[in-house]
Amino acid sequence: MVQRMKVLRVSSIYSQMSGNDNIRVRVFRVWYRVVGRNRKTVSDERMVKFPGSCRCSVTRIILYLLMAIPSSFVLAQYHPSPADWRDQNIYFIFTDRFNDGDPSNNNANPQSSYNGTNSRRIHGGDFRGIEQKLDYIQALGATAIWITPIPQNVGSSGYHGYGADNFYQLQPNWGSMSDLTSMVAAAHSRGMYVVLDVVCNHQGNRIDSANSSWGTVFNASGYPVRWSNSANQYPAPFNQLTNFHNNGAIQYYIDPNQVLGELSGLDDLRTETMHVRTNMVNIYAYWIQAADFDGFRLDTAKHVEPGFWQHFNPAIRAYAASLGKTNFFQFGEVFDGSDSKCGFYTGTKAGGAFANDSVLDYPLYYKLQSALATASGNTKQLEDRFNAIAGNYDPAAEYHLVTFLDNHDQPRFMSPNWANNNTNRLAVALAFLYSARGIPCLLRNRAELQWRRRSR
Ligand SMILES: [Ca+2]
Ligand SMILES: [Ca+2]
Ligand SMILES: [Ca+2]
Repeated sequence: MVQRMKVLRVSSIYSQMSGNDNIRVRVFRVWYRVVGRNRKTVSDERMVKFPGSCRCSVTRIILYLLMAIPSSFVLAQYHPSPADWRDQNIYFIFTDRFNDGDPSNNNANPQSSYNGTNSRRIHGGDFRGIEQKLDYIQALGATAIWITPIPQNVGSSGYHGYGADNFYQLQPNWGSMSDLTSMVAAAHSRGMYVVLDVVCNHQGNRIDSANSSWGTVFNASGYPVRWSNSANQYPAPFNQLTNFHNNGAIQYYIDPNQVLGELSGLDDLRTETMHVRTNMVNIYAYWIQAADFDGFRLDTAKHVEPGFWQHFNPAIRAYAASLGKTNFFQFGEVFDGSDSKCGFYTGTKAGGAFANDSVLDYPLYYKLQSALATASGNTKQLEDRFNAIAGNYDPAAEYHLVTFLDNHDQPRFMSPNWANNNTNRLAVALAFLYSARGIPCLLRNRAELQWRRRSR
């Protein structure tokens, strides 16, 4: 059994002058002890006499106190959040397809194998590969990276990461935990931030029904469901069939179909239950503390009911703040061109607690395709669209929408049906992306991922 200790914070510091010019400081320390997956928070309070003069800065006092912490503690200072995410410029990395920094892990996934010529198999990209390219990424002007999901996936979905098997286990073809924490720390040392892509809507595909309509027809009353292979079931915490919806496939991309149905066969979690909600917070809090992430990109947000986000987002925000990350950024993927639909998932627009800080700017994406990629529509629609932001989004999100020209779910900007390698159009589009309102996000992996999860 492994026990680890990390100091979470040193706070409530104040000083007082004593008669001989020494400074006395009261320090309140909070840390946690990890035994397996169980974490226990421990704290103490002590008065420390600092042997300096009143001219010593508070910073020097804090450094002294941190140095004085007993060696039995593994010191972990979490990286603080940026003051304002509008200052950030995100570079999106599809980890498997970015850079192979360690060929020795290419066949380390127990459920999927390396095949560099098959677009739906592992191609070898990993955390070391990202770390090796941080100088390059930073030289492009990026100040943050967003990486695809990291848990162990089911079978061949292991190259993209969006079909988890074990949410608590790192998939080994992307590297070890030390590779991950080294990469994140290296980004932080450059003043860059790391956003993790997380999935709350579904796991992989281990569940189906004997009913032949299961894969095509949405059934509000539900089907009898089963493990596709009784020998391959999910580990805890979602190891029961009752943890998943049993309504069959998404037949129409409207509620409740798209909330309760399976997306491309992916097993749809009962996100309305407290069991799923509580465990999702625990899972992703675990990854924040384990790897020091600075924000989340939340996959398939519209396939989860708003009440889930009103639970999850504030809980994650509060946990991150307890580590000193007081501006942990969470932006959702709402794959829809409607501002009212996308805006519904921001802030308090759906009612209740403050949910997502932002969303991917899909409405702008569609206008950019028309005006700049195919050049088939006029630019007035861009002006009209910006005028449509106010009122549709939570005011706190209006200037934090994450803008993009393409992504891993879309054809590349330069592909034949879009800009068709017209570099003049790309130049205009990039100039727009980096000068328009919003937080720009660029995908610059290999030319075409040849992977789409969705039918629309
Ligand atoms: Ca590799
Ligand atoms: Ca769902
Ligand atoms: Ca399924």
